[in-house]
Amino acid sequence: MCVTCGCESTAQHGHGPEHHHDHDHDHPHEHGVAGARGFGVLRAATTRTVSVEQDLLAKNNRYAAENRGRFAAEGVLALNLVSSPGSGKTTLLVRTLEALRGRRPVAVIEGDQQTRLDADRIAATGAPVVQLNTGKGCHLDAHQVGHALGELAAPTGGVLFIENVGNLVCPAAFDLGEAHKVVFLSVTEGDDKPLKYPDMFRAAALCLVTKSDLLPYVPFDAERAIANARSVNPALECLVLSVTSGAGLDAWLAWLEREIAARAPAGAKRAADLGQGLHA
Ligand SMILES: Nc1nc2c(ncn2[C@@H]2O[C@H](COP(=O)(O)OP(=O)(O)O)[C@@H](O)[C@H]2O)c(=O)[nH]1
Ligand SMILES: [Mg+2]
Ligand SMILES: [Zn+2]
Ligand SMILES: [Zn+2]
Repeated sequence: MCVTCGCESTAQHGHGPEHHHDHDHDHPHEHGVAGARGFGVLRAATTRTVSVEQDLLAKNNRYAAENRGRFAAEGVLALNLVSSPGSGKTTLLVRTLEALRGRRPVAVIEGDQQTRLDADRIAATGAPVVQLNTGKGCHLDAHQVGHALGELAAPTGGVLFIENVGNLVCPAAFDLGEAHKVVFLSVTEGDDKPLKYPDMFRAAALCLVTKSDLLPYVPFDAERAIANARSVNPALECLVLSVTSGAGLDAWLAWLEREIAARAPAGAKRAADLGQGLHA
C-alpha cells in the first residue's frame, strides 16, 4: 500500500524473464492491511498499518540507496520530477531533451498509472525512454526504478530524468535514489499549494513555477508562491518559466548544466568545457 494514502502497493510485477536486476531482494508486496479499517478493527488495523508502512519505507530506502550508488558510480545526475498532474513536466522535458541533444547523454523513466502516451512524446525526441505503469499505484518506488534502469544504457556524464506519477502527496516520501526532486507548480494551480502540500516542497531542491505565459490571465502571485514555498523550505531554489514563451528556460538549463557537471566524470566535463555545453 501507499505509505501516505493507504492505497494498494504499486509493485505488482511478476518476476518472469524481464526481472533482471541482480540484487538479492525479498519483495515488499504486502497487501490489504491498510484497507481493513472497519469500526471493530480500527485500533489493531491502525497499529499494524503504521508498522507495515515503516517497513515499506525502510525497504524502499534500501533500493533507493542501491540506485544512488549506481548513479554515483556511473557519473549520472538523476532527477525526480514531481507535481500534480498537468503542471507541464512532460512538455518541459521534451523541450529540455531537444536542448541537450548532442551535448549531454540522457535517459528518461516515465511514470503514469496507465498508457504509454508520455513515453511516446519522449521517444519522439530520440531519447531512450522506459514507461512504468503503476496501475492503481500513485507514486513510483525505488524498486520499480531499479528494474527500469536495467533497460536503459547509463547516461554517463549526463542526466536521467524520472517523471513521477502526477501527485503532490506521496511521491514526497519515496526516495528513488535521485540527486534531487524537482517540484513543478503551474500558475493555474494557485500560489497557496506549497502551504497545502508542504512535504513535497520540503523534499525538493528546485521549484519550477511553470506556464508563466498564463500569468496575465490567472490570479497567481509568483512572488507569493515562492515566499510560500520558502516558508516550508528556506533552501529551495525557485525559477519561473514558460515553455510556450521560452521565458526562464536559460536559467533552468544553466541549473541543469551545473548539476550535471558536478557529477560527470572528468572527461565528460572537459567535453562540455570545449564548447559542447548547453549554450555553445
Ligand atoms: N500555456 C502553457 N501551457 C503549457 C505549458 N507547458 C505545458 N503546457 C500545457 O499543459 C498541459 C499539461 O502538460 P504536460 O506536460 O502533459 O503536464 P504533466 O502532466 O505535468 O506532464 C498540456 O496541455 C500542455 O500543452 C506552458 O509553458 N504554457
Ligand atoms: Mg507527463
Ligand atoms: Zn524485483
Ligand atoms: Zn502513493
